[in-house]
Amino acid sequence: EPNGSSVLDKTSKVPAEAHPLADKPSEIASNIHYHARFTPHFSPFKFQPEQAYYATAESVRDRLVQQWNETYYHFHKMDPKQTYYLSMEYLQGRALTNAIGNLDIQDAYADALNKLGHELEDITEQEKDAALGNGGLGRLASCFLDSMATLNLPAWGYGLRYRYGLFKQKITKEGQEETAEDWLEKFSPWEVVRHDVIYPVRFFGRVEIDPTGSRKWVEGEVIQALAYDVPIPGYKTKNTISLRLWEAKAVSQDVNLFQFNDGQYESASQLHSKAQQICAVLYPGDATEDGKLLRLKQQFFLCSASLQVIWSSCSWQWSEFPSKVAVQLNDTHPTLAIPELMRLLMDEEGLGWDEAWAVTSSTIAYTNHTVLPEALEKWSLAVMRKLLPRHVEIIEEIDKRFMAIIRSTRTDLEGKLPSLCIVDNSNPQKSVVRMANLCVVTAHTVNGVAQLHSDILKSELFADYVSIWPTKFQNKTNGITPRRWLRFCSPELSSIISKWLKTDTWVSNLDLLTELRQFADNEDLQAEWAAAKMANKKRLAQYILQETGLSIDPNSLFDIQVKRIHEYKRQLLNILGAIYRYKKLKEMSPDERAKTTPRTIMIGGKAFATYTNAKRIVKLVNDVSAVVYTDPEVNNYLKVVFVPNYNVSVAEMLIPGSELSQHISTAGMEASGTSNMKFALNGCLIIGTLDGANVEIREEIGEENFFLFGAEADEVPKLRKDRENGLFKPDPRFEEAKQFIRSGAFGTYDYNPLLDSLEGDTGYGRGDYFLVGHDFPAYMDAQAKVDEAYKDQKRWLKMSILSTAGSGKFSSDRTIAQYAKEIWNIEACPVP
Ligand code: T68
Repeated sequence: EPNGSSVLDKTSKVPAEAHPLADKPSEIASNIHYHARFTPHFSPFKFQPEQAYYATAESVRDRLVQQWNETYYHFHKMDPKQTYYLSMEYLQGRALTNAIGNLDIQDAYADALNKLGHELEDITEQEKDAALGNGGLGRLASCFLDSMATLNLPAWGYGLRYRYGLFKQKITKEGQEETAEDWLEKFSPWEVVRHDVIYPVRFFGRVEIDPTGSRKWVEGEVIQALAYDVPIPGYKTKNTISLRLWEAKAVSQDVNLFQFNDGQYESASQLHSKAQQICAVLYPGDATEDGKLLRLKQQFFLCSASLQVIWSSCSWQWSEFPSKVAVQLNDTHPTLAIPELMRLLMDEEGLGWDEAWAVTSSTIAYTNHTVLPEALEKWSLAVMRKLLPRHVEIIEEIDKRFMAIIRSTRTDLEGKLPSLCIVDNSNPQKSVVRMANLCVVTAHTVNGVAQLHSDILKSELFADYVSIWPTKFQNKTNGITPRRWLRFCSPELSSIISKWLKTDTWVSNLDLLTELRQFADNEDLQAEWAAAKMANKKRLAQYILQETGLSIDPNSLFDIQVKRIHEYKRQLLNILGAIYRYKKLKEMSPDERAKTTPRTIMIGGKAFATYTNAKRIVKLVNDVSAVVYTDPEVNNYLKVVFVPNYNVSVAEMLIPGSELSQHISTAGMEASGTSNMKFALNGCLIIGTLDGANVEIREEIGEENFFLFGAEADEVPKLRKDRENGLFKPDPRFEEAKQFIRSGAFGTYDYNPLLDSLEGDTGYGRGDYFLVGHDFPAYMDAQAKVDEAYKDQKRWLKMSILSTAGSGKFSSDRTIAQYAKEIWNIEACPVP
């Protein structure tokens, strides 16, 4: 058969060389074949890419399990302090390429698969992305796990095993359409169910007070949390840590069989369906109001199950707990870990308040990822009291005690109490718990995710707390794993780097990339660099053709903006710029046109299903794409492509083929951004605002290698005021671009609401809250500089090399080493 052979036509005995940890390609091939036959998931007559993928994954998993067991054993023996990273989201992407790469066995597996009639690349593409996250926050958690394992840190990721992760995006005539992404449709070879790791999680019920005055949470409904563990291999180390994902299950003895016999099917299966709901879907991030109670249940489910494991593994004195355990909250989503730990310590262990508080507050640390007011979590006190009556008592007590301390020690802050308190009672009918405040009051450390963001936290969002706890606040600039985001996604560029640095140790010591600076002008390096970029661009063009039917020219400048669609990220600024460019190209003579720099603008990203303006932006990009593509006057000089269903795997294709990328959020609004780091690492130049990590990227790679434009964060409030007071004078180019859309140039869809958001009331106060109009002229000027720079390929290549050379700081290894030292106080524990 062209695509591999039947499993049955090989010898029917287990081949002796099918040893799970074999190194020779022939032995690996036997092992893969062994899995196809003896861990069968399909009928044995086929060994097509899909079957080969599962068998290969299982063969690789054998190795991971071996290392994993050794790691568990070693941690058990050494008993180091361990970190538990709690996150509602992980955007893992594909695991096979990553595992083979981190185990450093790609060549042997490629050869083995060849022997079985397959190409490794075709096999890895069979894998569905595990997309248990919405965007940057989830992907950051996954990069962190890779670094924790690589740095041999005793650490765990804890999350939820959503049945359906982030939706699949389809583009139709109407715009974006969402369909369920069934990542577990067949099964995932990367997870191992731990039938012995199962904990009860209670909801609802009431607080019982016994005669001694101690309190206990009783009754309500109890759902079981069952652990599924995913191995996380470090790069070139034996250490393999775990991502533990909780699945909700009804307890079997609670499902009353007699009720089934009585025909009471409904009530007996009720608990089953309640359990199923908990992990059914990933909740969309910042933009929706739906399903509040279920999301709160999910959050508590994660926190309670995770803390029970930590608690039950504790063999030390309680006072020692913080020297054995660090808990990191990835944003406020797992805040309920705070009252849950307090409850376990007081109600189950019998500690007093002060002791429990000391343990809790010196164990827990909190990372903030946003200053957008609508993304700061607030939960209705009434809803929370119903679901978690004991936890609300604890939260109210924390608040009461905190207020009392401030009143007695900080009279100067009296007026600030309403904003400092945890429970906001300003509207007694609608009291809410401010989760960020609970985190700040409790956690021993609070960190932002880029220097500018951390500064804004200290000077604005949490300013009053800073005066109470001046040393609680830190910065931990985000990072990305150089394994997935350079070594594996761009093997061509990686080999060139290793060749010029005469080592491949940069993969786990990214600062070494600075050594490339000395060769930035070298013609040989530039030629190799250009060839690798071109190969990646061709691969990307092929992908675009296959996914969209659009043919793009690899000789044009590849300009990419991919991220979630959000007004503050300003995809609208990008597409308005493209529209203006199109209009000018149309007005030019053929000779003039021929002098321009041909561009392919690619935009991709998912809009939340209920975020109407974001969906309108998706529709507009697609409409502009169609018009420009079919315009024979212009389409040699400009193409606009909407890249559908942006996810981790698509990013791995796009980023290596990019030359310019756009990170153009309104200054002060993007906490960090992490794709900016991925693009820069891959030698892609950035056009961007002084926002999030852009600021530090520009510092590292040199301001002459960064296309900067736009208002700065501290100017934004005044500019918004000016707009409100009618002091804003729009640039004629901005008006022209908007007018062009209004004229119907891109079809009959009603874009007025979108255009009005740039002028009228958007719900954020008076229009154009995101200052698209203000920044438009500066953006167009910066784009003109890009066009000029691209004409000089020598200069461009030098800038590209310098981008990569300056990206060392943005390794998540650096970020995680800082968390380990400055927040968690944990040390490496390498398996010998
Ligand atoms: C992102 N946040 C930041 N949030 O926007 C980005 N929100 O600047 C930063 O680089 C990244 O975090 C990592 O620090 C998010 O991605 C969410 O996805 C989210 C999810 C649920 C609720 C709120």
